[in-house]
Amino acid sequence: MEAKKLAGEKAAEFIENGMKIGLGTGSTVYWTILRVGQLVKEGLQIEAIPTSKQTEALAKEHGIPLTDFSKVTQLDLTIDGADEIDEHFNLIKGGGGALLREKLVAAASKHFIVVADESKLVKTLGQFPLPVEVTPFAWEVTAQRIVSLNGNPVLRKKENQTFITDNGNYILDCHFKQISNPADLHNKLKLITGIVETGLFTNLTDMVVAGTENGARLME
Ligand code: A5P
Repeated sequence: MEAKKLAGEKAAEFIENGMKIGLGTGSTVYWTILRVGQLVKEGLQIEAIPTSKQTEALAKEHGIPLTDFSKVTQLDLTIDGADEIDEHFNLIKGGGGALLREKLVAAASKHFIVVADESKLVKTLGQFPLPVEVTPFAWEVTAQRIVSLNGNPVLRKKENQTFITDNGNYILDCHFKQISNPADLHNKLKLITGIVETGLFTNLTDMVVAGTENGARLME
């Protein structure tokens, strides 16, 4: 927990007065959100777009002013977690199921900082099953198409019920094992009708703040 806390809090140092920011989802960016709440109480003026209902509730609880894409179409900075990060800063995200909003927010940001404990750093993506958001209608057919790409998809459940995303969709956790070309796999998946978005984030990350038990390392 200390590693996540140190990474999450360190990243908040990059937030400047007047910024419009994106707030990610998960147990690492949780610490960023708490720190931002403190800074707002001390006078920092920012507005934030949350990437999930969970983050929206947390941000409100900590007094962070929120905005949305009807008022702001570009953000200065987004801070978010990740499930795996490779040497080229390609990511797997969506362990918490928020990948679609997370990608929309990251793509609308000038800068994107990833916060994670060191265990998330890997040589090649794919040990963590890739979350893919799909429409509930014909999800079985969509899953078969993913099988043909060797993805081994498993419908995500939570407390014995099918997990539903904030957008009303399902998640298929896909076991590819080794993703040697993340951009290529993402493109192939996106051509399948029924796939709304994949948890592969390529070409988005500017900096990784990697937490250890003793500190946080900036990687650019
Ligand atoms: C949410 O859908 C995910 O993309 C999270 O950002 C990711 O799972 C990281 O979460 P933790 O910081 O809790 O590990």
